[in-house]
Amino acid sequence: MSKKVNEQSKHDQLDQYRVEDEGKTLTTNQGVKVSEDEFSLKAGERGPTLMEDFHFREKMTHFDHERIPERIVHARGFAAHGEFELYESMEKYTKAKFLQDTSVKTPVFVRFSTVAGSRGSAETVRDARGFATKFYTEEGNYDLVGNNIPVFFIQDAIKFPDLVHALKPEPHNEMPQAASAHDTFWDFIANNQESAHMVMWAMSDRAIPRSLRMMEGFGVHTFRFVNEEGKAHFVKFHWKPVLGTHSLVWDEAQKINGKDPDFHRRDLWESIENGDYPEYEFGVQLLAEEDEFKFDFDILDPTKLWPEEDVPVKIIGKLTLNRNVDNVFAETEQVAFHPGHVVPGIDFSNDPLLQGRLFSYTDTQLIRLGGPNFHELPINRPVCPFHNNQRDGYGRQTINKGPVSYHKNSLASNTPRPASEAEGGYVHYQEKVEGRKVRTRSESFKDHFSQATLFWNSMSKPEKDHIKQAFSFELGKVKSEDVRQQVINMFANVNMELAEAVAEAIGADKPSGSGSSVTKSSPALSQENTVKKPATRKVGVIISKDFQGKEVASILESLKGQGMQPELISAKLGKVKGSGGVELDVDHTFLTCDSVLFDALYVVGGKEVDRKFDRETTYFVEEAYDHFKPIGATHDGKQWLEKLEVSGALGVVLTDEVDQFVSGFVDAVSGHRHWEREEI
Ligand code: HDE
Repeated sequence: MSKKVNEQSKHDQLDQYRVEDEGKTLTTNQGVKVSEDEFSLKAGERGPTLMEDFHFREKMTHFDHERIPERIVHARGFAAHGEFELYESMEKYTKAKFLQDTSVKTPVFVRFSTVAGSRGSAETVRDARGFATKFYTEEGNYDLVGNNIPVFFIQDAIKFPDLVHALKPEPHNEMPQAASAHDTFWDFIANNQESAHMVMWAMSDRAIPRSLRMMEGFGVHTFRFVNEEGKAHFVKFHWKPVLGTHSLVWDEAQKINGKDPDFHRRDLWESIENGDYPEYEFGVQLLAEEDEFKFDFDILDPTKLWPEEDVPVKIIGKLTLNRNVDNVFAETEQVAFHPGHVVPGIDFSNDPLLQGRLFSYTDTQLIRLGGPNFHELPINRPVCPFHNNQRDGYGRQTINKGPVSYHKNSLASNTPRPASEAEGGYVHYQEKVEGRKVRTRSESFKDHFSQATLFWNSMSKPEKDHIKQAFSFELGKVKSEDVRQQVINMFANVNMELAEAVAEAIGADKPSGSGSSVTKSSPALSQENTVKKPATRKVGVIISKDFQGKEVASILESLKGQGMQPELISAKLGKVKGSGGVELDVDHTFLTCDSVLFDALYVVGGKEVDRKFDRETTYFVEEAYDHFKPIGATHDGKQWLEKLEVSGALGVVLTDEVDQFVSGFVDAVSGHRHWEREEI
């Protein structure tokens, strides 16, 4: 057995490949020093460039080949390194070593992504998010390739190309980018009704996360844990963000896409650079094999979740992201995930979506990464040794010595030799399978609506309103009246109030039918019940000359003490002077930032305020208010809120008393958004 890995092991391994170019002499790729990098070699000052200019040819050829195909889905992604620690041994359920030994910290690499958009698309689009984790364990790489939504659109992998064709920009005009609000997507939905449950999630606030640090992750499929005795349990995987699950407002999300298309990666990058490491607890839902048929849904159906109230999520560990990549292409772009990268103790189920994924992921890397040796790329290498008889292919790096590259052999004493199960050899779970070869769908997969209704029933009033608004937006962009009506009729099966409200908003006919009779709900699905904290929240502080120096400085210090990040906004950069000799650095001007880039506003103002400052501040305050954000104001700043006649509304804190302001504002920021305003 290989020696135990530690959280440093991947870092140390990558170190062999890291190159520091700064301060070095310029050379060609052959190592020849280059004397001139400004001018190509020419026959005469005004003459043609010469073929013998090997430096020019090499530089240009390499540049011409810099791009690789982007991922067919999940093209836009951002990643970070981190570690996984185990709270409690799972020995009873799985023999996976990294889930047994609580003293081991396993290095991980996590890539988050949007699904539909191309590599250069904006990040706060309405979409599912990928949450793919590579655990570099002592027994090999384990990839948990999940999403931030616990169910999927389709039940069988054979439909994936159809789903993605319908979702991606329409082929005749390549529009719209990174959006599901178009005819082909909704035509697919209406004609493939197994999608109902995931569509409910995709139309909910879950699809517009505030931060990659504030969203859940799910393995989606049912997997198996297998223990030393060979006993199996079904398992579903969960990531629970320590900061809670929080979302943007749709209008805000769309504006952020223009103001900062890198919003989510910037947030992740900066948090790690600041030492505010993103953390997610790891949870498992476990189910004994004998309980497989205990539910009113099929546990192999990836359009179904296991309600947490029925099968509790057991928290067993924590993921911490603590190191940014050195090079996005080498690491984030070249990382290759695969749900089939498992280690002993983790096995598959017969979920037909999972089974199909087991084919697709290697296949896609062959074209994307240009051949079968992508496992040798530094980011993909396991931290334990690997030996086999695979040879050659594009970009092969290892130099396998000796004449033997086959099994069985006598010349190398039949090595590399297979490991027995006791030695850690992977042995597939011996599930008994029996059946005829049929192209069909199990009857047990045919209820497409009950859990979609369960999700709806579990939402708070504001969350329900947002779902209605999301459907109204998306269908409002669909040109075919027929498709719109089909969707309305489909979602009448989920909930009549929802279908009627959307029909009204988009001018469709009232749906026929009687709605759903499902009354069950699952409180765990509502973001209203999530963790609420002020930590890492960005506060835009609008400030001008001659502000109340001492008081404001003390408030800003207290907010920082609560983990918040106040950033000063003023008419121009440089220092802003307050009373009592207090001077503060301005971080942004009205030109370089926008209210949508902050979680909350603190309006300080000052004595010297011109018309432009007044207009800009009014705009910030109005917009933050419309996006339900906490707004605080002290001293001269109060006038903007008083002018807007919004004081007294929830999440608005107005007082000059320092301690009272700080405690009121911290509470308001912890609340994330103040939906009660919608009712006013
Ligand atoms: Fe993927 N998916 N997928 N997927 N998926 C890819 O692999 C595929 C599905 C997920 O950051 C591709 O390397 C099929 C479910 C993530 O690199 C591709 C089916 C879930 C990522 C592929 C699914 C996912 C991918 C494209 C249906 C959540 C990004 C590039 C049978 C559990 C990983 C690549 C990264 C990427 C195929 C459905 C998650 C084409 C055929 C369900 C997070 O192989």
